[in-house]
Amino acid sequence: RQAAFRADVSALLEQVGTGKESLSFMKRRIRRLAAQWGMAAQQLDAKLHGRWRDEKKILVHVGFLTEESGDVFSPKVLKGGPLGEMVQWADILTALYVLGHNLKISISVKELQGFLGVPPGRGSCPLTGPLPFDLIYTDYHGLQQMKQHMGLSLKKYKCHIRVIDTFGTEPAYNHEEYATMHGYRTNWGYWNLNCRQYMTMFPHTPDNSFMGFVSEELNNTEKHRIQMNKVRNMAVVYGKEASMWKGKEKFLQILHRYMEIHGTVYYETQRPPEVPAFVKNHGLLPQQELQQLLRKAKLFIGIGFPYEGPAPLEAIANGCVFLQPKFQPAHSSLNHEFFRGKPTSREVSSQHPYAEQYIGRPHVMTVDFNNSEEFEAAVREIMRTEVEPHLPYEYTCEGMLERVHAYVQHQDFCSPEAPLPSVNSSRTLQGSPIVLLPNSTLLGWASNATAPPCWPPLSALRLLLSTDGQSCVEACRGADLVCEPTFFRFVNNKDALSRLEVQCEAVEVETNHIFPAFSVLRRECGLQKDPLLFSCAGHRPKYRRMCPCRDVRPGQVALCRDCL
Ligand code: U2F
Repeated sequence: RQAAFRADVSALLEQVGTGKESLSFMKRRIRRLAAQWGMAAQQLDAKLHGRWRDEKKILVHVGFLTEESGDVFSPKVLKGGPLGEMVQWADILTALYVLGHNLKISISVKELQGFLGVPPGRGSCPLTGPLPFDLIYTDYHGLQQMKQHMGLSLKKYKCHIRVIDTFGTEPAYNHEEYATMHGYRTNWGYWNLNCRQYMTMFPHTPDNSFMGFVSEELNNTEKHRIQMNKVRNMAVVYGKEASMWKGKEKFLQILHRYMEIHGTVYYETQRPPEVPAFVKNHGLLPQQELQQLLRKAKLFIGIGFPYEGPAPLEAIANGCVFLQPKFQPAHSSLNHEFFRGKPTSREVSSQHPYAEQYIGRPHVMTVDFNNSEEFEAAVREIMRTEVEPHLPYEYTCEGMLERVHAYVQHQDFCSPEAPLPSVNSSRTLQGSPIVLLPNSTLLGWASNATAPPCWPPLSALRLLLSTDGQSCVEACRGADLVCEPTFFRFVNNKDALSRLEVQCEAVEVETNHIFPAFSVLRRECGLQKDPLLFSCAGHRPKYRRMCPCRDVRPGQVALCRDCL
């Protein structure tokens, strides 16, 4: 069946259910943003010119909200606990619903079993019939629950699963045997999925799919009004839980010399002692009231935690400058408690690397908070500069609908991939034009008749050799491109090496997450033996990676130009 866009969210609201504070939060959000989603649907509809879209049967099983996983989030919704995940789930549900798919929502193992058609009760039971869904969106908790209750069927059907995974999972951690043998085993990873099945909150590594969420949009009149009403010396601190404020008094003192400081810190009866007396604390606010506060404020200041949440995007969308601490050295699972055990080695260079790298000045200033002069100079500069409200397209409702539409219609991890010539082939890339960029070699694949069908389309491929120690994430980004893991299999061969003019004295084929690559010391080339280990994120000193990059749709890093 063809999917039809939906404008009215009332049936979705009914489906979400009741009885938990987290569900009420999500429903309030869905209701509040309904009109914005409706408009976005119209815009995408017009853009797609009535193109056929399959209506999919989709199960959304929100594992972290199930009682069986302990549901630690729901009781904290009104107490300053994390809301980012609920923001994202509310938006995923709305996007899938507005796109016109046939949704079932489950937040308990019992509902999960009911929808999947496995007999209720404990223990592992394979499905009796075929999987009654085209797609299942869940999280790591839900995946574990499916493993417990679907038994062997999980293996058979896992290509239909999408895992919502805030911080992302890198290939080295996802590959069970490799992770176990090479020290990448964590509590979460090792599911042997295609890494594109993990869907993240921000575009961390293109090994995963970027799912995202949305922020409120403003029309030109609202933007103008907000800019007129900005209070030049008003700052709001990012941090809804008192513990986030510990030890932050020094730079808040400096800020207080220039600005009136507001906070939205949860408290029960007494003012939390961690929050300095000069801060005007409003208590935890409903999302809508927080937006109002941000509309007046000139500055939104991060104090180091939480990492990579939605609030800075909301602040920037409401015309604030986001001032945040630079992390030197960067935080990661190797050196920081919060990231320890997360299936990624990604280096987090500031509290909000997306804001730093994708938005930047004048909306975002990332400085060393331990350097009082630098900090003070930044505050003064912020007070002087006029900044317009700004929201990256990929965080608008239309942007999210466009991306989710493309994933639902084009991502296919179930069909066997067309066989390729072996890694020894010298035929694969013949006939492709070579484009040279300064400091690197780029190779384009012409969309010729021999190219196998593929999404993203192969016409988007640009091949590039990274610098020593650089990952393909960085190398492609440096050329204003994006690493495209889907293309690794087309460039993992001798022919690509010779087209890149890499002078290998020997070529080995090995299971190693940094391959394909060139060893600078040994002058040897390594090709990848196991496609599950193709990794954009992988890097190692003295190795130059062979990177399949692709072009990018403006404002939508998840998609290539011809990806819609
Ligand atoms: C992030 O989770 P958080 O929930 O801590 O992220 P925030 O950016 O602080 O806020 C999420 C939402 O909370 C709302 C605000 C945001 O949409 O509008 N809010 C509110 O309603 N009232 C208030 O007074 C203040 C904020 C991240 F998203 C998670 O993935 C991480 O697990 C977590 C830890 O790093 O950080």
